[in-house]
Amino acid sequence: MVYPRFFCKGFRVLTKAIVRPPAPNFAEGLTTANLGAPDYERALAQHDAYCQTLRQCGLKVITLEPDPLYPDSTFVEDTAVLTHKCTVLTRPGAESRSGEVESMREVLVDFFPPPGQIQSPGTMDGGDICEAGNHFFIGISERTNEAGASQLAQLLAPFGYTSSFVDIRGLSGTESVPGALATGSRLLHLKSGLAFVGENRLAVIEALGDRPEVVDYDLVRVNDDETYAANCIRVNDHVLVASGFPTLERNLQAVGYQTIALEMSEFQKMDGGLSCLSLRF
Ligand code: CIR
Repeated sequence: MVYPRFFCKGFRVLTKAIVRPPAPNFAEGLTTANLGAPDYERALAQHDAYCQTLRQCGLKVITLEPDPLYPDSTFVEDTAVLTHKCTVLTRPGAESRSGEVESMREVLVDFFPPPGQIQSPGTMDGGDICEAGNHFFIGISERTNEAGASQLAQLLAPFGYTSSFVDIRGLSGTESVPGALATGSRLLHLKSGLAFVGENRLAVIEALGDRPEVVDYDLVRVNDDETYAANCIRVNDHVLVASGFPTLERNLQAVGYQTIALEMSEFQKMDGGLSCLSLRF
């Protein structure tokens, strides 16, 4: 099969990433994880390793200043949806994060035409948006409402993108496993439980694996005791996975992926995963 130039077997070639290192008050951000306070120095080191890995995968990393006004602002993914045809600024579902979008608008001006924007009463976090080739899975969650999801679908449609909604409200990653993204409780975002890794393939947690929305995809199932690892990211020829979750890593390797494992403990304590730490394009 011949794939269009922009895609490597269903996944578009990435050249850049925008990141923002955590600010010293990172621990004041939102979290439902019951894993203790993050260690700031360790978080910085893990963030630095993440950036180095993106560079290793061929990306130019654009590093923004840490922003102590917004303790969650290291999770840049939640502020925008970037495709190679259009961009959309979000309207975060958590009030404390709403101001993060404006500073991202100023950054994106250098790279993209004027973006679309989710409007009130719509709310949307980028963590709920999973791009899968020409299709977008849009999570309906505590952060992304139906109005926000519908607005995004309408903004994407003129560019040839289709969308489907995946309602994750009330969905648990797992009931009792320490280290799950939303430890023992609800999934925060769709991508807390679902990742497109190219080649028509999704990594998916058990709670989503039998949903009709994913039936047309090849699935790499993520065991209940490795739920946190479902938030993995395809970056050109590699899939980045959180370290400490050997079964998923092995299963990805078994279907042909080169994986790179990264320490994410300090971000996990703040409900964050690998995808949240960058906007990749
Ligand atoms: C929050 O609750 O908004 C942050 N502490 C974590 C955001 C993680 N972002 C993501 O999964 N895309």
